[in-house]
Amino acid sequence: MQLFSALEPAQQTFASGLVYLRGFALQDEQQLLDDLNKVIAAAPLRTMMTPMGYPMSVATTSCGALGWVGDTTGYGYSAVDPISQLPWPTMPNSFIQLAQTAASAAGFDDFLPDACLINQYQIGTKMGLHRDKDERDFTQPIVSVSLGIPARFQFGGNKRSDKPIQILLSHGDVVVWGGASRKFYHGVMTIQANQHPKLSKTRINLTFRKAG
Ligand code: MD6
Ligand code: FE
Repeated sequence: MQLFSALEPAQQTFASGLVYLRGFALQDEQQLLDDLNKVIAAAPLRTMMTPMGYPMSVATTSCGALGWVGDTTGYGYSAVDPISQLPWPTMPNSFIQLAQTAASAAGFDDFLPDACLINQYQIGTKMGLHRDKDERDFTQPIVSVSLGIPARFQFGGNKRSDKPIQILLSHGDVVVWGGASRKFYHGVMTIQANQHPKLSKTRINLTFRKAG
């Protein structure tokens, strides 16, 4: 049996362009959490509407030039926060650094994220299988940072019927998906009861994208 330290990033490629970086976000953890709290104070977490008119179970906010928004007209990106009507908070340097170094480690140099979506999951919430297709440039990868209590992430293929693999994502883990995996179906299984010393009974996910 092989033992790993949580602070020693281990890398695993699950499919072409789909790279898991264990603990990659722990290198500058406290700065990341401090900056996260500042962003959430400036643009509070809120539940967006699905196109069917139901509130999403996951609470959401954004930082960067573009923020991810959803309402009954559909999903997309907006330069202003629909609640405050102000631009989203600037993307903190710690966020940009993390997104770029993770993308590089996964083989994607020159990643220029302009959108960081912040999702907060409570115990019992989930995100159904979907593909990310509201961005313009599919040569740019997506970088996903997991914080707080763990989640089982599902990764399928280009068809909804492709049988997904599951990846357990814990505090500090990063997943990059790009290239041949960029439009793979993915989702988050129902979050199980748990507790994290810094984020209590929640999971926070940061998703970095080049959206515009
Ligand atoms: C996650 N989020 O929160 C994964 N995709 O772990 C997503 O896959 C996602 O929250 C497209 C749009 C919004 C999202
Ligand atoms: Fe997604």
